[in-house]
Amino acid sequence: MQHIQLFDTASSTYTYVLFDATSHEAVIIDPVDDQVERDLQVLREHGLKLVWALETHAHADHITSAGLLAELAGAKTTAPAGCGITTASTQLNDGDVLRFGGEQIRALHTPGHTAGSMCFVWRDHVFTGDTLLINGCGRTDFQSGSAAALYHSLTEVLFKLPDATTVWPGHDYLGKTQSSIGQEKATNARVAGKTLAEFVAIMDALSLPPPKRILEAVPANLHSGLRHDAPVAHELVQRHADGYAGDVSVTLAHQWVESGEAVLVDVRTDAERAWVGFVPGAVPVAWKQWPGMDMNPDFDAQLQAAVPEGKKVLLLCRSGVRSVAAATRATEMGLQAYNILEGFEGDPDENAQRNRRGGWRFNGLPWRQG
Ligand SMILES: N[C@@H](CCC(=O)N[C@@H](CS)C(=O)NCC(=O)O)C(=O)O
Ligand SMILES: [Fe+2]
Repeated sequence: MQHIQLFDTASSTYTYVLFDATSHEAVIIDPVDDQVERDLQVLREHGLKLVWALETHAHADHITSAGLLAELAGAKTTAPAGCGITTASTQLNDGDVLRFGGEQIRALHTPGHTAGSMCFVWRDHVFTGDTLLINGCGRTDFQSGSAAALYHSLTEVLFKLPDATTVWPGHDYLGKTQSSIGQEKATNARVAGKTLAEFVAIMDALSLPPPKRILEAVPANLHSGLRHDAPVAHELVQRHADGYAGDVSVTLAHQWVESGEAVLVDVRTDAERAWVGFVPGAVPVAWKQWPGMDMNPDFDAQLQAAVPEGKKVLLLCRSGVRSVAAATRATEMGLQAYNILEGFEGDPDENAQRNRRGGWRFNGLPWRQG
């Protein structure tokens, strides 16, 4: 046997251990913190050396044990580059290959359940995380989810794999364990034979309650599940080598704004803010402006006016490119400037929709109500 399927009943999560039978090098996909003892036992029983702990996405319903497995079993942690899991030792991009012994896993970027979500292909198996579930799929209503992106990932990425590929999902809520691409393509109730518009309508009508542990799980999973009891976890700041003071998770940014120690500055264009949605409490200071995305000639003066003496400044944009440039400029101006990781992720349409549904949510976490 070269792969083992394990189940966490509390969250209905499947964890997978794959290994190379010759070298005994192993990887674990989506490990759950409450099951770390069980997983270490499985590794011991099979005489395995864990080389990688992989995430399919930043989970909202349980906490990963990836960080613990790095400490306890010497695994290297790896996560999709678009998930903001800054503590992972390797950030995976579409098509990246991970090797363990003579085996290899290929990463497929499959946005939809979350913007960064990935599936992993190993031989004629695919580990689909929450992108494709058996006769279902991951929800798309939080954490940068997008039904349109998920439809594309399902129909144009996963369903292009050979029909005989075995599907191993990230969860099953009905006790099913595996499926195949051919089976899901033909019978999956949400996507088989559906147009994009029909699929989006189905996803929009789901109205599922939020996962019970979302507020605890997402911040923990953004740093590989390593929880710290200190109220302000400095681990959430990743020092930047040069240019500006650091990269900050949404959670820490939120804490700093709430405590008044930092000012939040939104460097998106005026047009983006109007179309995509405003972030309550953020001061608008565009880095560039339409038309032509020219530099805002008044950026320095507007920023200086926005940040009182002695306060930190947090820079936010859509995806984290302009906010890095703006944080670098702010540092040159003598400010203590931080970049918010991932920015205001997602495409304008979906954010606008999410905003219309009421209650602004920023990267899946509740932001201050305006
Ligand atoms: N009831 C579960 C949450 C279940 C849930 O929302 N699961 C997510 C995966 S993280 C999902 O995408 N579910 C799809 C579905 O239920 O159709 C909990 O409270 O933890
Ligand atoms: Fe999920």
